[in-house]
Amino acid sequence: MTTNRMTLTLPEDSRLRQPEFLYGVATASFQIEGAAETRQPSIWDRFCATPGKIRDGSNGLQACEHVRYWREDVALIESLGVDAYRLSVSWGRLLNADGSINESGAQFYLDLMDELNRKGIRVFVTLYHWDLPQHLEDKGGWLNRDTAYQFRDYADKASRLFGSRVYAYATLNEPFCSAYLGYEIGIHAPGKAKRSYGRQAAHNLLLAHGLAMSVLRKNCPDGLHGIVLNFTPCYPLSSSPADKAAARYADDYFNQWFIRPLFTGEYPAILSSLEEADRPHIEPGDMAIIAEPLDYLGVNYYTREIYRASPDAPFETVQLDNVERTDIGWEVCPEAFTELLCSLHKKYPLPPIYITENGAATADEPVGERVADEQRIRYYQSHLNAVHKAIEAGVDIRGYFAWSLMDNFEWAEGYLKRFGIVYVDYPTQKRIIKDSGLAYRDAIVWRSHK
Ligand code: IFM
Repeated sequence: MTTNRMTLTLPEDSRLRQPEFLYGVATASFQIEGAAETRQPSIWDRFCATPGKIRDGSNGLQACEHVRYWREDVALIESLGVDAYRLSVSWGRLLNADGSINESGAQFYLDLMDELNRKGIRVFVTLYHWDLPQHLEDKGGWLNRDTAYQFRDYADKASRLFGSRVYAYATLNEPFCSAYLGYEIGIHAPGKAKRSYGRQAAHNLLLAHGLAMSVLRKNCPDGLHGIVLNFTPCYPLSSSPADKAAARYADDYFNQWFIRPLFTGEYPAILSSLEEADRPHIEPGDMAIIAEPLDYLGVNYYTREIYRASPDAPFETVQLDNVERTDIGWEVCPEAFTELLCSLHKKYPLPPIYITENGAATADEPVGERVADEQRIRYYQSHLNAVHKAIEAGVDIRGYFAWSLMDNFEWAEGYLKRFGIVYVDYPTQKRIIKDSGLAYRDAIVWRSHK
């Protein structure tokens, strides 16, 4: 029996209904491209090849074979009626190990961008979505300050090559994940685990961002330039002062650590509570480079976390019972999204915001040609409403990107978790637009603006 398809409705009288508000879909190079043999190996290739690191033992060698099917994928993006596509460039596909341009990799991105532009789809490029070339990791990766300068040179070459094809650049995607997950607790590539590593990697990443910003501005004065940060708002388990202090500390450690330097040129005050050996090495002038003004801030939001005081640590995570969760175990909490946007707006002199990622993992199963992913549609509905509420409260939000265009390699979870609004059958590479993709399209296409 087929059930009626659930719909998505944009809030009445909202900026979300205006043609200027951009709707998009997002992906990242390692998660979709495949064709690993035509690029430099990255830290994720090495990590995937290390037994026990990826839940299903998979890798990104084929992924969604987007390098092969990119024309079909652009047609798919167009069919969703979106205004913009957020993609990331693989550093090791664009540049050879000696820093020269890899002609076939460059041509792939140029063709992709030209096709998107021809179809009137704006191109949002992220220069670094976690796939550091392994040859740079072999020299210390993000623990080596020189990687920040290598990144600046890569940003320089990329932005000269792409020119006006790109509407908006983001230097980094989610430096928290690269630094904390990759170098502090080691559950992401390159799998290093030491607090001092995490804090140093974070500093070098932010420095890389700041160095690249001035290069981007010089090479592409008409583009928008910014960074994408992820936020997992931290709530106290109770209203006790101890739990509140624990949540504040966690927030400083995980969230503010990455945004505060961008707008104030300083790390949160908890920096001084760290052992001296764990504090990052900061050179004179670094903080001013990091605080280079932004044209926009990309905000990624999925869920929140709950914290309580602990006798042995500054905070302890708590898992609530009886809350709705997605297939990856993350609590569904749209209220925290509104509160996050409003609190950032209150704390910092923000430039316009784009919601560069938001979405849900659900355990999708196609039935014939249909994927009825109702939980994802409800998730998008409640989170678009949350964005609307933040706009009503005065936050300047200019666009929203669904994560993700299609199911893809979900890092340490391999292919077990599906975030796409398009289903991917990996053995055949067949794509099926899920009900959420159709609902997203129907909600946004009536705005005639192209
Ligand atoms: O798939 C990731 C993406 O690469 C970065 N942000 C979170 C998504 C879901 O985990």
